[in-house]
Amino acid sequence: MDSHIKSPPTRRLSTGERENAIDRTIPLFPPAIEIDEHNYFDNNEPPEYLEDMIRGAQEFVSFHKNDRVVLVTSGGTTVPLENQTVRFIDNFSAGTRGATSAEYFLENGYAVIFLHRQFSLLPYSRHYSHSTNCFLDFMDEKDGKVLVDPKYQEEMLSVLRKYQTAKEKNLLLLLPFTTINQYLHTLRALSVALQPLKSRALFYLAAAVSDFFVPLHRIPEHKIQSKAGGNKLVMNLDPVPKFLNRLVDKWAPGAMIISFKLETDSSILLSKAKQALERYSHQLVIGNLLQTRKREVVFVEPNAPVLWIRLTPKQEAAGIDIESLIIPAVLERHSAWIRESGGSV
Ligand code: PAZ
Repeated sequence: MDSHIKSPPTRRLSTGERENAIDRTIPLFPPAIEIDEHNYFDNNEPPEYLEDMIRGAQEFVSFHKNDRVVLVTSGGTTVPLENQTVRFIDNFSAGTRGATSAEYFLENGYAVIFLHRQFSLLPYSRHYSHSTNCFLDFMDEKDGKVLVDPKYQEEMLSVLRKYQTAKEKNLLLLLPFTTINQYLHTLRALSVALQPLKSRALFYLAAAVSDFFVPLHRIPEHKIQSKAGGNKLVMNLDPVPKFLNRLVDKWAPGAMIISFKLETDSSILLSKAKQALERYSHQLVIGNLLQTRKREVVFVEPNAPVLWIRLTPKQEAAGIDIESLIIPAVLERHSAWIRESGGSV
């Protein structure tokens, strides 16, 4: 769908070479094992709302017990630096990939659990968000009444109808997170809630998840104070355990799992995506570059050549979403996964 106002291009803040920034000879942080899972979840408390949220998710899953259900994760997680949080480390993601993909999943007959960063873009309302497409710009006034500007009627009606159908048919469950800890607890609990669906459950992990965090026992309670004399703030962050293999093997056995890999350096995208597939043994990694993520992605999967999915310049100019090409390709693979798992498509 065509955007009313275009987003600014991605900014580059530095011209540094990657060799200067990251030492790639350091071995990768290993995937989490059972003890890492206990350590993390026993020592970093679940959010207070988790039980209620999961009850809602269980009801949604049981309502859709004969359907395909996709869990879409979307937007960036934060890393709080204080318990009563004033400052946190954030991530660039606005949730465009997740919100747009969710719409195409809905159009293709899926029920969608949308685990998203609070206040990031949502399916359907993303077309008229507060920042790029302010909804007020689509309005007009006539005889003291607020109306949709005639030139946007058709487009808005189409979005509205899809939104209302999703609501009426109970096809979309919106679940928010903010911090990395909330995200991890919710993801684990949701995975268990989705288990009854077996191969009909699909995980589409498009959220940009922090790699480093401050463990609960090291987070100061109050706002970090600046000291006289201009002391530096030195942060000591732990690596976030790599739970994808726990998800694949323990939390969601039987489900189809798709992860995303984001890079900024095109020369390492494919090798990093392949590495992720080998490490976690799931079904598909979708690679994308920060700079070109809205016009091309690459599918990396076991026993198959890599597949680039690209918008043509004409499609791009027409405002076609790349997700309208990604989701049918995902759907095909999910159907094959259900068949191979002995389920009926
Ligand atoms: O939110 P957005 O549409 O601007 O960006 C989407 C994305 C690049 C965060 C997503 O496609 C992605 O690659 N997620 C995984 C990021 C990662 O490697 O952790």
